[in-house]
Amino acid sequence: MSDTVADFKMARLSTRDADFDALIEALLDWEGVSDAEVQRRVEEIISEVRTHGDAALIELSNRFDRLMVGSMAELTLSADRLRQAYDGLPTEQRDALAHAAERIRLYHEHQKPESWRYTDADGTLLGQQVTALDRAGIYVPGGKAAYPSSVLMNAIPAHVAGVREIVMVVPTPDGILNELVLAAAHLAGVDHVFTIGGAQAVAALAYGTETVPRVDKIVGPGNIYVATAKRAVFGQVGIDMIAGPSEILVVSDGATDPEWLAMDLFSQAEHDEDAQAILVSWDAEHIRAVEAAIQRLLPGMERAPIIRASLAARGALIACRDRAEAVDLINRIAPEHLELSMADPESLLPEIRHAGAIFMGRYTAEALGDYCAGPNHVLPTSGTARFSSPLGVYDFQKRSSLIQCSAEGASRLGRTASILARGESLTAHARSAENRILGK
Ligand code: HSO
Ligand code: ZN
Repeated sequence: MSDTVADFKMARLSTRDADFDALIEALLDWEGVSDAEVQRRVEEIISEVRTHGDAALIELSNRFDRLMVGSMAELTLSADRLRQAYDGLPTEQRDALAHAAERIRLYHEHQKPESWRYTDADGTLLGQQVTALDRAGIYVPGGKAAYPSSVLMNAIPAHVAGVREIVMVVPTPDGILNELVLAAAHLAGVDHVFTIGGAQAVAALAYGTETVPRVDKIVGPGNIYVATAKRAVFGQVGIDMIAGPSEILVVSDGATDPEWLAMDLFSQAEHDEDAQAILVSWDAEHIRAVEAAIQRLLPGMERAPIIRASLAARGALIACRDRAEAVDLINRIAPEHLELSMADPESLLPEIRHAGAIFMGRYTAEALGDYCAGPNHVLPTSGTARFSSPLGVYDFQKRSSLIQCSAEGASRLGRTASILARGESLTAHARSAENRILGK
């Protein structure tokens, strides 16, 4: 990969191009990574943890994270240690983290689904009771993708949902702890932290060991080993989603400062080389101005090599004819993040069917949502916004149906059930229902 600007080229597409459909298909194509060799190794690790518990965790952590620990106590962080991390932060960081946590909490409080019930004419009560998971496990990556903001985004909804125990795992390669991550865990109400990672941490959460409690659901992003392990333990426990690389689709009416838009595109491109940043506008002149701003600003960016690689491989500047075409593109792409950088974003809203999070208006930089606006930054990627939603309180809850028949209600339902049961040749069902028919 070259570091010079001269040979950097971002794809420029137009809906007027004859081959536009093929080009956009190719651009959006993202194969979720799966690898037979990784799968084999992950299965081996899972079975080691299932068989040897803590001993396997100690051995694997020493091997993969270059540690020299002899007991699980050395892989466990106390609540005091988390508080210390929080107290030890520079005031500015502590306040920012607390401000973000408060806003995220408030937003998710609004999400709490209600239990409900109604009574029908026969006096039979029907309803739905919402309950929280007993235990949730949160995976936090170590190294370069250790985001304290993600600790807040995963743990706070669990806490708001009423989860009784939140267990966090975070690898510490070479024994290095991230104080901000620990401080975020303290703020978000995490109960236990183990400094383990990789497939072994996922296995420990899914099956439990002598020290690590078995959880009911595992959430949080991770590398290919973690993603593969989450897939493998699904069924034993719930999982959130297998997240792909970050994406942003910016739709501009042409009146936003091109430098703002260039930086908005960079903000997701800088996550990794596979991230995707796309600009759509019906103002061709404006697209050229944004492209010029990209060329101007890119060399000065700290993560220029990553941004350049991401924009060159998966980025695009797309000219369309009008707003209607822009809406078509939005729904086709089903982006993780959609920025509507325009005067009247509200007017587009009723037509937008697929997007993880919608950032409305020029002031609403996607980065604000990544940290502190309030909504969750764990969002469906790679077009999965067609069928899934942001991580939320509802992901840490489940529902039980409620039925309480009155004598009269049971009698009425008994007749219907009996007929249907006999139609299925299930006589015990039929007779069980018939027992409740009054005066039979
Ligand atoms: N944009 C990322 C979240 C994140 N950004 C964390 C900064 N830190 C996920 O879509
Ligand atoms: Zn981000």
